[in-house]
Amino acid sequence: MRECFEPQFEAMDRGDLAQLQLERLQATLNRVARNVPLYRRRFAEQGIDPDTFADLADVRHLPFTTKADLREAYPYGLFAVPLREVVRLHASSGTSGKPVVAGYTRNDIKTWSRLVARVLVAAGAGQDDVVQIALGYGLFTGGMGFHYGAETVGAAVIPASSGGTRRQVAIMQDYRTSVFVATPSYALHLAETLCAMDVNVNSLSLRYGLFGAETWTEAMRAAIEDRLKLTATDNYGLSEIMGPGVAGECLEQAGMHVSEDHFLIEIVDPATGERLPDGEEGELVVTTLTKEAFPMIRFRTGDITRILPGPCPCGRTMRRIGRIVGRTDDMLIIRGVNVFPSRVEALLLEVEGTTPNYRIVLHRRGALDEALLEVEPTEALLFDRVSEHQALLEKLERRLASELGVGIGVRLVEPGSLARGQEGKTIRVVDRRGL
Ligand code: DLL
Repeated sequence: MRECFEPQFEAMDRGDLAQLQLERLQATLNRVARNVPLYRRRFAEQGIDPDTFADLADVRHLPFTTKADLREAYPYGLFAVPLREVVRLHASSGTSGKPVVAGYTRNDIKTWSRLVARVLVAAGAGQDDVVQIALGYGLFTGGMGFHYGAETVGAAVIPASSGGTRRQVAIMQDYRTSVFVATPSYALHLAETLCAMDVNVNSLSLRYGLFGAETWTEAMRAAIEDRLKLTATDNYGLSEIMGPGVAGECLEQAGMHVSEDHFLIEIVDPATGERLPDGEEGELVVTTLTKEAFPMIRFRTGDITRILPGPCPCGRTMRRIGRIVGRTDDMLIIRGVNVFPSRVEALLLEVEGTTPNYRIVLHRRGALDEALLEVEPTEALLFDRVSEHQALLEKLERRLASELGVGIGVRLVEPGSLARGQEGKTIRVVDRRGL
């Protein structure tokens, strides 16, 4: 078996795990029923008695917790302990409305550190490593979360925080960084800076990279591994549940192991909330099993993924989730088919000649939805012959139809012509169906 930080849990017998999950769930239900008015009220309304809860399968009868519940409870309404016992606060910015404030007790911080240590060790890090954390330190959980985890592993930690790319490169060279932690897009940006600074990547000491906090693709992984000469793993987490350390890939690079002794996971149909079988794609729902300050019952993460079937060759028994392919709040329904703009984006990254600058324009012709993908080609393609443009369009339309399951027309538009919204981001969807 590959190295584990806590093999007694990470590779535990699934039967023992189910028993542990049930005991921890009972304790959590009791704690929230006692201390959190929202849960007390919902349990009473639905006739749920934490004292008689005896079967893990009954989780599906528990009420969901949504982002709206968290906003309403801003800032501390869902805490299950008095502030006196809270030793840390983080918050997620959120794109709309109020942020979500997450509180941690001293025990929560200890647990969090251990769970991040698990993903670090799974991704190749150890005591002898120099870990450079290029994630924001602050209210964002990324920087501090990985920092405590890396210290728990016993590595030498560089709290580089985000930004200042040339300084990051200098640190990486001088301190001989062997493990790099960042978002995947920042890793690519750093790779470009290395190139611009004429740094020979082979002269660096990089071995492993842990990336996450945003969607990325296998194509991006290949590009990062190739340009930074390291082994890159995917890492998932969210402030509402804890931060990084909820799930992470091992060196098999085949999906992210969820620390199921601390989190109960389900996949549900985002439209109906019904539980879906393993392997099917849907919304990830998480129940925390050990959190003290900010426990969550069946939190609707909004993240779309699936539970991967079968055991992992690494020896861990904790089940894995696949890549996060999108979020329920950016899901479009085109002729009844669920389409995630992020999936379109992933496809564009894979097809040569296109850029990820695109927008999807929706119309209604009669009763039927019509979708058109407008995409900016690369500068190089602009100078190619018309026949090559045509070939690219046909290729894109074929791949969109086969991968999304619905036909979408494609049109190339002038580079730089697509409207930019805030922060220079392209506006992804223009829905004219209601007009
Ligand atoms: O992004 C925690 C984190 C930090 C995870 C560093 C991994 C590494 P939030 O800011 O609350 O927390 O954002 C959580 O980011 O619901 C997903 O939509 C997205 N996300 C996180 N990890 C991944 C990933 C942190 N590996 C939200 N792939 C989540 C795709 C991810 N999306």
